[in-house]
Amino acid sequence: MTNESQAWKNLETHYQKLREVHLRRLFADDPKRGERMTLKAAGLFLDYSKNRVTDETLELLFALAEESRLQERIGAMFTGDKINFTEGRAVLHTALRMPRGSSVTVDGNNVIPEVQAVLDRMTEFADRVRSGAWKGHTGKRIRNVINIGIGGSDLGPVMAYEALRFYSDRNLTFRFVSNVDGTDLAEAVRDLDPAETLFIVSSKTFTTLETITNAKAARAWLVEGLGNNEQAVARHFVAVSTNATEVKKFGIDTSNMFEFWDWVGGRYSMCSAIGLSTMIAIGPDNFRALLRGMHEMDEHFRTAPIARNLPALIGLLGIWYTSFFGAATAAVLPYDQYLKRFPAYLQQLTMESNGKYVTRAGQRVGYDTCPIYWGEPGTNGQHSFYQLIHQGTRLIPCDFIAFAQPLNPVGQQHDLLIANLCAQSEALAFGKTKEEVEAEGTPAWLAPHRVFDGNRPSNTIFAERLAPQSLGKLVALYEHAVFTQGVIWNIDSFDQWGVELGKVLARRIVPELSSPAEPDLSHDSSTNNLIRYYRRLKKETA
Ligand code: G6Q
Repeated sequence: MTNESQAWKNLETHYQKLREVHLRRLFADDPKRGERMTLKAAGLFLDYSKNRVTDETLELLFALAEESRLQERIGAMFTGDKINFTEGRAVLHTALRMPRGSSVTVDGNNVIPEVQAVLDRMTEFADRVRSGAWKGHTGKRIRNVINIGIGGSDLGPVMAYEALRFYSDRNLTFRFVSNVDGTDLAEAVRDLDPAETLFIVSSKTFTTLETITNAKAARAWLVEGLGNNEQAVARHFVAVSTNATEVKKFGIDTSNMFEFWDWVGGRYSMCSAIGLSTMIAIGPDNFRALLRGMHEMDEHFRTAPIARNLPALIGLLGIWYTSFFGAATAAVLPYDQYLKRFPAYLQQLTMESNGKYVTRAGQRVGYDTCPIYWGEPGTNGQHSFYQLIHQGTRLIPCDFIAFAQPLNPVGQQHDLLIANLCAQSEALAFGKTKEEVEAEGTPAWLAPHRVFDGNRPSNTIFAERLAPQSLGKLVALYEHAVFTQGVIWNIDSFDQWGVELGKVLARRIVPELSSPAEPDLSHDSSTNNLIRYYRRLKKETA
């Protein structure tokens, strides 16, 4: 067990010493701390000096990584070992971004040529849509692209589209439909001409209830809008999936299917064919740049010693707060409007991967695993929930993310934005003492309210500018930080039995809600009552 290892015990003892030490003292003791505790790798700069750590803490965390055989496990992932052992699968999203000519074998087969062949097909298709060569059923060019998918088949594409919108073809409209709530599709198509609309049905399994339901409704909308002609489907629907049989059954020509493989986890799939909408939006060259960025971070993670390894360091700092300080949540605060969906994307990546209470050996963990991730872009969050980060009763480690160059320079606004970021991390770390508050002439009764304890940790990540390549690096950075944590917590970061559960539960209740005859219910009394109440209310209000 991880928490029985010597390294873990040393960290527990060390925590008792360090928990009362203030960042003010750590900075005062080492005037160069802010310069020393930084790391630049693959073009990303990390300032980790405002963390509640000393050199000793870091050494102990590195020892923990070593005892957990992190480096060996990294090697196992990259070489295609079946590290997702509960599903008997390799975990090879890194192979999706390897250069042509590389080699990675799964079950004796080099997968890189297949990966590159799919990328080439995506490129050809994206070029045809972007140039107008791909025509809809009535001969009109495509102007709207709608990705239908959910979870990993949605969050990556939406996040990447929003993040890279600056680079997108503005003559095309992109929308993303995920929720089985009919409103999602209705609002997405209400102002669109079916003759100019292309649907990408993205589903690894092609059996996911939400996606297939939405895809069927989209097909009905299209067919009806184009003179009830089923033939129209072929020019307006393409699929991204691992399941050719189901794609064919749905009525999509498999020559319009873009394949990926069971060794790509849903939440790790934005760099696979699931990224087709991204490629159409930003163009194949930009998509390749995104992959290059990811690969650069992959190589850094694979080869750098743990002490100079950016994802490992971020992962270990997260462990320090979660498992030792007991921090229940972590905030991700991008100071870039284009990254507004990045926290939502990270929520799935982190929590679906490491939201587990069973170790690889099948025992219950004896420590806290994944915290709750949340966040909003700065500066908006400052006017709402930052209050709690500054003066609330909980410790919330923060990741600030920013870029040196704005994509839309407007006057001094970028400096204003970054000034806010620097001010926040400074205030969180150092706070404001009673003496400082009183020296400002604040009356004694008011002073306690205006005191800030500080000692609230944060990382700051800077990159040059938001671009496909830098986004790729950021995404891979967090993917590997999550991997690092999964190794240390000794859990399978790549299965998602909680999600699978949801996929079967609702199916059972659907007929109970819609059957004309009163159904025989055998749930618990609350669920039975909710079903009856809903049926009655539906009838009364129809
Ligand atoms: C991701 C999860 C999950 C999955 C969705 C959609 O890692 O497995 O979020 O992506 O449930 O699944 P399909 O792509 O099979 O429709």
